[in-house]
Amino acid sequence: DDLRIGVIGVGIMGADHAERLARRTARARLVAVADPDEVRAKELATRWDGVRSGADALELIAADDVDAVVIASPGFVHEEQVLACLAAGKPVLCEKPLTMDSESSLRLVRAEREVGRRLVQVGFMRRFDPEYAQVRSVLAGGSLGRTLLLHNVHRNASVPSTDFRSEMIVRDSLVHEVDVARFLFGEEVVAIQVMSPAPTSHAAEGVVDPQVAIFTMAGGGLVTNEVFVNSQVRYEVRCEAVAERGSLVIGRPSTGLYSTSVAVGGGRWGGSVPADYRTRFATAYDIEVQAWVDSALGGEAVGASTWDGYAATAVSTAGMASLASGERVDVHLVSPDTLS
Ligand code: ISE
Repeated sequence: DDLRIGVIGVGIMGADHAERLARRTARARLVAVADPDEVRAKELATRWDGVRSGADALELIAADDVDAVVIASPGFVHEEQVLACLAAGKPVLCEKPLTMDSESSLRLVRAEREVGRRLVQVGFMRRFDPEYAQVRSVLAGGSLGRTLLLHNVHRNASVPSTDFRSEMIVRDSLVHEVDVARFLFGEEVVAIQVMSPAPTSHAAEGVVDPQVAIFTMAGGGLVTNEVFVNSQVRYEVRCEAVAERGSLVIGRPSTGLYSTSVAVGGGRWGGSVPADYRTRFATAYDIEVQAWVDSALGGEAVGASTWDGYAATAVSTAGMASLASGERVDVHLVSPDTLS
């Protein structure tokens, strides 16, 4: 039987996931959407037959005809909603960030351990992006030797509202680079320093944008990051990995056919720059959500775990302190053996 799914949150990502589940994901059936903005929830639900809407997330989680849940609400309500899914024994795909601070993320790690099996996948979709997955497999394969450095660029054209403050740039945007660094190095981030260059005139009053952050990895490797959310360009996410015997670059616009003839392809080389993350990572989201549905039907969760979500949140928590002080701040993680 198909997996009957409820989606919580009908903002940009909730609506995108709902569409994906309703039309493009095998063995998935979207049955309900919930959002405190009932009008918007209803509007979304009417796009498909047999999908109901409501205002109450906890009611959706408890419903008998909901087998599994996608959480695409804002981060500050994730803890309560993930805990409700764990209590109900329902698989959940929770968008990043897992929660707002490391203590609350750790509570979720512990709550899931008590259930005794993985029920949570955190929505770090870049792990499912074919380019990032390829870099990971090359680096892990060892042919380039030890990984030394990563250089990341993450630019959004603009942000949805002036409520998108400096802290959100760390917690909601830079957090993707945190997960990428952990994923590609296969190590924890042990320290972070966030620097505040002169802001663009397109940033809201008082918002530090762009930001430059440096991560120190457990093995001593370094990661440089530019995050720039009001860049006025289209969507640019690039990553260069530098290893002992070579470097790898991903995130160039797709090159398509390289033609030197004006008659074929206009003698140009290049592709178009995506407008936002929904286009750039469309394939990653499709693969991520399909993997989640398959794992929910067949066994334990895959992809980023509650531990990965916790480790990323712990880096954001330290990043927030560094944003305020400009100093390098150590990241504190509990030892994994204190968990069981
Ligand atoms: C947003 O929440 C995302 O997750 C996007 O991937 C990121 O590019 C954007 O900066 C965030 O606001």
